[in-house]
Amino acid sequence: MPKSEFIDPSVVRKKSEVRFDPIPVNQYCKSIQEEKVRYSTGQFLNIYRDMAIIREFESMLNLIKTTGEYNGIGYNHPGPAHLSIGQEAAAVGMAFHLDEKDYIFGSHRSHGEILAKGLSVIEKMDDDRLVHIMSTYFNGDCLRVVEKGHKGTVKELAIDFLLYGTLAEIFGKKYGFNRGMGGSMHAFFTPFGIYPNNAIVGGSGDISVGAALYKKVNRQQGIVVANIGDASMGCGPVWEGISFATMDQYTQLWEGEYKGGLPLIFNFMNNQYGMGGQTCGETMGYNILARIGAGVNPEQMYAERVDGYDPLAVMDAFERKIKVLKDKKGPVLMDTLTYRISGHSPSDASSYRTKEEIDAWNSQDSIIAFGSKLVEDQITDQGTLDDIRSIIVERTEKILRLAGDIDISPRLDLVDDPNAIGHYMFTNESIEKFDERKPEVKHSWDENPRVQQIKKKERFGYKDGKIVPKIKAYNFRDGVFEAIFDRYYKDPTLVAFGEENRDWGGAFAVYRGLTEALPYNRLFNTSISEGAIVGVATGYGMCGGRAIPELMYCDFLGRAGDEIFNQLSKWQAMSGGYLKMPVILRVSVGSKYGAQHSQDWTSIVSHIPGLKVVFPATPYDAKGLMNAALQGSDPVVFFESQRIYDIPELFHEEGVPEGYYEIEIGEPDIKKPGKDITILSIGATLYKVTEAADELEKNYGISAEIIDARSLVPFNYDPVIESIKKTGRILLASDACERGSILKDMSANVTELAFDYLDAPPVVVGSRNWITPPYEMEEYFFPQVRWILDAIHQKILPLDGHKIFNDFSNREKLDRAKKGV
Ligand SMILES: Cc1ncc(C[n+]2csc(CCOP(=O)(O)OP(=O)(O)O)c2C)c(N)n1
Ligand SMILES: [Mg+2]
Repeated sequence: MPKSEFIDPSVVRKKSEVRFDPIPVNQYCKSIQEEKVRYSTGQFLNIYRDMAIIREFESMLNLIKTTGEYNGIGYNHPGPAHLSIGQEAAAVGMAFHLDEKDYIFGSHRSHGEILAKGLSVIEKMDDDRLVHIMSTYFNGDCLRVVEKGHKGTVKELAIDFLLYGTLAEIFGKKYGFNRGMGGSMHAFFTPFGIYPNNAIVGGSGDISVGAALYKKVNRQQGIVVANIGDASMGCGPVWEGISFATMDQYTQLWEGEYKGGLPLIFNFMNNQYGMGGQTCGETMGYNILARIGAGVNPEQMYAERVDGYDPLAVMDAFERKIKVLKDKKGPVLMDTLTYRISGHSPSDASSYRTKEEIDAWNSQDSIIAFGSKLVEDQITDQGTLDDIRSIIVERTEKILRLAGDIDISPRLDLVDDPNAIGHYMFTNESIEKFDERKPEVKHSWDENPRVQQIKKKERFGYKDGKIVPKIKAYNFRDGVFEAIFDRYYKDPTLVAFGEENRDWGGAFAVYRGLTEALPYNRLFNTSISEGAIVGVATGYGMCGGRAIPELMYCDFLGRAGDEIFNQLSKWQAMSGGYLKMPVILRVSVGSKYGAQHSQDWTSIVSHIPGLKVVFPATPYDAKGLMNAALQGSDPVVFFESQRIYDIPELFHEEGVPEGYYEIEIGEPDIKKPGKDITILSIGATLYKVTEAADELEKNYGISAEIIDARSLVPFNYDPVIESIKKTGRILLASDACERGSILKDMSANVTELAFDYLDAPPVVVGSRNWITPPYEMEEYFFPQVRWILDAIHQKILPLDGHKIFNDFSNREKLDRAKKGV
């Protein structure tokens, strides 16, 4: 809703019609003779060689999977191998024009794309750089295996390195490209511009947009290619990625050199099947996939179907499309038609297609056809092609021997180091900025209206024994704002985006003041694509930039489920600790808006390995934790409660410092010391337990120690256990529905860790296991002060003359559990 764009009713209400331009389908028809002006003999032969390398590699894996051996070399590979036999021309054609600065993303079926891109990069890269990359990647672990006894050129060594790194990864070996943490479906090697391949169909559909955004915002060279399947066109992340990548604002609102489209090609590797489902005729309705481009934007995404059985046709198309991207007119949609001769996986009996169909495509085999053309047009002779193929067989045998041998290629040693995988879960680095250039801002810090307004505020919530009026008090949202504003002036890569992030000032006014300070390329509104908001940030983060995606309400986490649970959380570990993920996902926990806008879903994200989770409750903690999150290299889900955006700092007596400070993620905080009972709270419930503690003191002479968890993952239990040693009792409270909540997990841990010091069972007071009712009934749903007293009275420490409101007795608990409510 930028004011600069006037929506004129007399224009938009005018009678008119939408017109489409024709979309090219398989238009390429040049002969090798004609292409001799474009490509050298060496290049023609490399195209043939690269296709043959992929074919042999995949055929070897097929034999390993189905017979347990290849040319007499045995190996047992129980894991997946989604082969791309038949798709070689599409992969090699895609990669031919790309170099190390161009990034490709892929799918579960991307071995061929890894090899094609790697071979293309090796061909273009000078020897010194190749040696540097190989000898420094994981301290040269992978290189050491292949360089032993190597006598050929550096490029030949690099080809061995590429094949070995990929195969060792497929076999889950320590010297594989990702320490064996990725495997067949996720293998990648970023120094050659080969970015994560994704076992979630369509997973690359939005992550790749983040990479393209990274290139654009950070003025990096190169383009991005998302290699995804034809069936992924039915997936949310792909549609959302396309929506995000084609927003008008890039051309209409972004300024200066940032104006223009994203450098991205959605390249659909259209093998015409999604497992057994036939996309044309059965599971999709597009008939020709390229048609989709027509509906997306007036440029029709420069969509085109290209014959992916002819490497030259694909190369020709990529050359033209790369030009479109260089002219800042992207993104582009390509429908690269191909066919998977191999099964979906080696166990696939092809029950969904006929032998005639496979034979028909086999009879047009792209490698044989291309080789024949090279011979016919006298580029080479059959003997040379045969030699190329026998060298490839030898090389494949050598690589299989190396990768298959458990002594030469061991797995991560989980016996010697039982926490070996644990080391990869977080990178735990402290990094002020991810680039040295000067951060782009529109005015100096002091000129900012919000900064000036905050300057006038009281940074501690009490003055002369009285609470400072709302309007004059520094509040929770100021704390979040200050940390983010500060980082914008430190880290030039920092971007924030989400719904209503600009102009509106963030849905809950946290970002008020940012619009004035920042150009569009650092702060922008997105399409209503929660999945893509997180997926794009994930892609941006893995490329080396810092991002703050925001989901208005925590309830919308469901919309971004895959991106949070499988992508944001996992790529650091799946890279064997190579990638960093400096992404802070802001989510707010609502209230007043009923069932679909008021749920606390901390338990869901806390359950997922690979995410840090924080939930501050005071302005001091909000600023300190946001600073720590923004200084880190790990993904953090940052919960904020809408209930307390206005709250001043009521605990930290020195007030919220104006300068920079960090609060260590994982450290709970004793908000009030006490000796009779420990109360551990999460988020806004802090204020309810504080009231309850006052009542306990006043009416029953009981002194409660209040601990604010602040972080959920990681979490240091020591202060909680120390407290229990003193009090012998603990109650845990938060706004999350009680069943399966993170507090339930914490209470189980506390029981285990502090059993000897407990005089009563730990009791969790959460919300009822219901939908959140409308505001007027919330007091019967969210934990109330009196509930806390009820629970203490019935389960922990009888309170003289206390009257029960919410029954915490065992009988009631059993009844509710039996009913599932
Ligand atoms: C989200 C998701 N749904 C289903 C699957 C199971 N699955 C794996 S591959 C595949 C078919 C994908 O087809 P396509 O995108 O065309 O790629 P192709 O296998 O043809 O290369 C399916 C359904 C999955 N991995 N991820
Ligand atoms: Mg397919």
